[in-house]
Amino acid sequence: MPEQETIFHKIASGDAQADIVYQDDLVIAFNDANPQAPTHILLIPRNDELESLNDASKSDEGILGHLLFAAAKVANQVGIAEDGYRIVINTGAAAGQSVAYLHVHLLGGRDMTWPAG
Ligand code: DGP
Repeated sequence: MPEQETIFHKIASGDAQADIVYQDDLVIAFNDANPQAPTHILLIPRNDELESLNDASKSDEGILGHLLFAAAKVANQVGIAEDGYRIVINTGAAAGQSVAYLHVHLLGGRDMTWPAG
């Protein structure tokens, strides 16, 4: 049992519903319930061991790389790759991480401003 079971643990295990747009043997991608852009997709590892990027070790390089690879694949699949998109990994309270389960935000479909808020 994880220290704190989140909604993403339940989505990963199939115990909670999500609007899944892509999945493979390592990751699941689904629409964010509170979208901040016309396209806002979250990618999570199926393996629920990482609460955030802070927990990652050398042995997690594979899944971290795969999350980004899958995000680019999904961006292409949903038609935002050509115009451009943003990848965000909120890590910790100061960055606004609200769900203690490593996740990648894929945002697109509008012009983005910089610096991020
Ligand atoms: P963060 O603030 O980086 O931890 O992002 C968490 C995101 O998760 C936030 O954009 C809203 C989204 N979210 C929270 N609960 C649910 C849910 O039950 N389903 C879906 N699809 N997204 C959720």
